[in-house]
Amino acid sequence: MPQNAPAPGAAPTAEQLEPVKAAVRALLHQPEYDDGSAGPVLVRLAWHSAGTYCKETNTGGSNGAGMRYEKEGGDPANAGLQHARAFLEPVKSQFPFISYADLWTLAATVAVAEMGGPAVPWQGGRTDYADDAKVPPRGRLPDGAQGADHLRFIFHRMGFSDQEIVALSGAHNLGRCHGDRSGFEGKWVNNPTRFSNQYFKLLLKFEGEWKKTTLKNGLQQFVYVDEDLAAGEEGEEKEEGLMMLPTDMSLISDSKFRAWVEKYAADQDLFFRDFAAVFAKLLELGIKRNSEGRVVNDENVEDGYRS
Ligand code: ZEM
Repeated sequence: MPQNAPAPGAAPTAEQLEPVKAAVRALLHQPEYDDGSAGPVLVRLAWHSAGTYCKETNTGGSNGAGMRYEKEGGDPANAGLQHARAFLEPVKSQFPFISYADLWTLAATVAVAEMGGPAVPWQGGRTDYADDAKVPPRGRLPDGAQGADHLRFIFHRMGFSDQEIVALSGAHNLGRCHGDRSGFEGKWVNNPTRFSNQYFKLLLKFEGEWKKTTLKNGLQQFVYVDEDLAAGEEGEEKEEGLMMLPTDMSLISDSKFRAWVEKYAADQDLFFRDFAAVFAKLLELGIKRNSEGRVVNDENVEDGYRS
């Protein structure tokens, strides 16, 4: 075991995590991939690893890293996240002491900060399941084709409020939809590798101009194309249109959600504070800790950290 690894049963210390975070920072720049950054897909990996949580049954959540198994990894909702896992594999090889469950969630916090977002509090100590017995059933993640009722159904199951649903949705400042993953196409904002409150601003700014479109695969989404930019002068680069999912649009058509969209569009600091708090809460769902902050696993086979 390398000297900087935590003692058996102990979560890594801040000092031990520093080189892991540095290794994640070093891989974010990916000139050949998407918009040049691994950041957005890493954030989505952490979200999907945690977003399976069900508070009634206390199942799912980021502990366990169940997405390594076909049962969870093969959920169509997780299509494309193999890229995120592959980006992190060299970090896991370099620092075998960190669990996948910790690495996936930690990497998202590193990515958010590097892309200009807030510092998201993060605690280590998650363990990886040894098999797929405790992997949650498929179908627990939200479907972008639906509306406000569906968002409440999915996120109330995790224990989130309306305000928290809207704050979390602000992650759609980042990245894009891929036709070969979700079937939806395009990005929400012009600079999808910079964390900001632009998503909320654009939802409101182009209200009434978001056009419902049916894609070739039958899915419907909303698009905004700046006619002048899209027409493009000879030799000029054409601007790609922006998009919103039906679930994104429900954040402005539902008056309770909308109140928060308006707040976050007007106040980036408030959005950053609320996002940091709710993303930290998401990454902790289903994780039981003792008074020292050590993770306590159900059957108590082995508490705390193990590589
Ligand atoms: Zn997303 N998300 N998401 N999301 N998401 C996509 C992409 C990204 C929904 C959804 O259907 C989709 C949250 C909430 C919700 C990110 C973060 C977070 C895509 C496109 C879809 C379809 C996937 C593709 O094709 O690659 C729905 C319905 C949500 C309910 C509110 C929350 C919460 C997030 C984090 C806190 C991110 C970063 C992306 C971009 C991924 C990438 O590869 O660029």
